[in-house]
Amino acid sequence: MTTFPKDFLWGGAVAAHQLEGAWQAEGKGVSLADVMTAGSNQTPRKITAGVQAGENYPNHTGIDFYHHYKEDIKLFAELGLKCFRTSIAWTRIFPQGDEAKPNEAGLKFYDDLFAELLKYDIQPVVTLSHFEMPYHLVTEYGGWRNRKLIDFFTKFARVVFQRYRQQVKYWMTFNEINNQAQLDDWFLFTNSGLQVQPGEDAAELMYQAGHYELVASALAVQIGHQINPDFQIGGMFAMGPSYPASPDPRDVMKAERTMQANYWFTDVQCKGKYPAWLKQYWNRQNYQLDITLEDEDVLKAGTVDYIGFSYYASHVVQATDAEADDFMTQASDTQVTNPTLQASAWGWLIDPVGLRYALNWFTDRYDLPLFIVENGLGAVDKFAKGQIHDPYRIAYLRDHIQQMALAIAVDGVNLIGYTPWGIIDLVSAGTGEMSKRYGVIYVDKDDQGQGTLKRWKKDSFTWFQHVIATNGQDL
Ligand code: P53
Repeated sequence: MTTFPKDFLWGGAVAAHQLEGAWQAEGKGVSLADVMTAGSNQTPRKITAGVQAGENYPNHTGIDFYHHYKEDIKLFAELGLKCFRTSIAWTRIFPQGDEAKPNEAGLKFYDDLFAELLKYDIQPVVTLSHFEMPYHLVTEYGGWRNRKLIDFFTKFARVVFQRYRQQVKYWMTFNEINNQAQLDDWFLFTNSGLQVQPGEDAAELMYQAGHYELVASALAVQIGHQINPDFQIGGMFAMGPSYPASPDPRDVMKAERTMQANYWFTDVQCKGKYPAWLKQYWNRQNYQLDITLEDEDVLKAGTVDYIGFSYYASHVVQATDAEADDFMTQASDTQVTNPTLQASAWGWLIDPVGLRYALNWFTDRYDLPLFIVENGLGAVDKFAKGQIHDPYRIAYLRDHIQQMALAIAVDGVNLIGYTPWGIIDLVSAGTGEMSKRYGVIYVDKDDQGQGTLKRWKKDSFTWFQHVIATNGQDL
């Protein structure tokens, strides 16, 4: 049975700030990620006011991919990758975000990086904004609460689209743009550079920032298509399906509303307009959002070419007794456990069938090509005598690829590629740890920043190499 299409994009995914390091090299400015300290599963990362002496900022050094990329790409080629998803660090191109002219040294770095990938026929897949906007845009403009950010972002997008128009075909605008719908301080900061001030309504702020980002994304889609009509420009969403806790119709309605409240970003990017329920909600809340008629035209004209999404885990929600007519109680407060699933060491529920569900859900709702641009298991690996045995990671990936195969062969979804997250070990976004590892390539560095940075192949490397070589037929 040939399930996966001949040109299926087997790959690996990373983000600039989590692996490049070299945080001040050749004119690079300070990004959001540069002011986030190391944390753990128990201790959240701190967001400091600028870079402070005596703190541990793991992204400053990452895995020093900036200086190791040739050696790493050689390993990717040996692995057989057809594509490599990374982001362009905005602060290498516009160090502060509001300069008139880009930083040539930063542009040159990505010239070289993409050339090195293409030398081995590995296609770069590029995210424009992956939790690493210029910190200056936070301190000076308040992040995405400010309409000016649309201009800064589209300028950045235009410069890199133009520069890499022949090297890069697949683009994504904002990484996991919908994370901020959860309204926690962390995602408001990483996604939008928002710091909620006393007296402010976090939700209203999020809707405003989200709107400016959606306008910026839609403009970028149009600019990109003008520069190269062959560009495929996608949205990027964190997909974690919410299941109802029971057959109680109130739980079903709660799950439905939770999905709507997470994926209205997807509605706008794919359908070009806001869903009716959300407009009603804004009216009831009396939000005074700056959304112009011109903006609405932009949204309509800048819909995405495909849906990129991450998938790690699913969730279960239960309606509370206090649920209002709109079922808008914050979903994180209504989550319950799922006794049918096992969790990772970091508490993420492992649910391969949920991936098939997600592929069907997206297809039914938007009927666009799908690209799984993140998936994987964060786990503690044991390094012994140059070997890393990681059967748990192989099992996780295999189970998810099996469900992808069913979604293609049985359900007929249009899936174009799969780039497991953190194909090479890197700094965790959520915790800042090195010890939460996703890679099929091990990097010798610990949570204190100590290590030789030497790279080693894990057992999963050989396994994934074979999966790619057989185009997913032999798992
Ligand atoms: P980590 C949760 C928390 C933080 C970032 O996450 C997340 C998620 C999942 O929705 O998003 C993505 O490193 C993100 C990556 C990140 C990856 O998930 O906390 O796009 O940057 O590394 C995994 O284990």
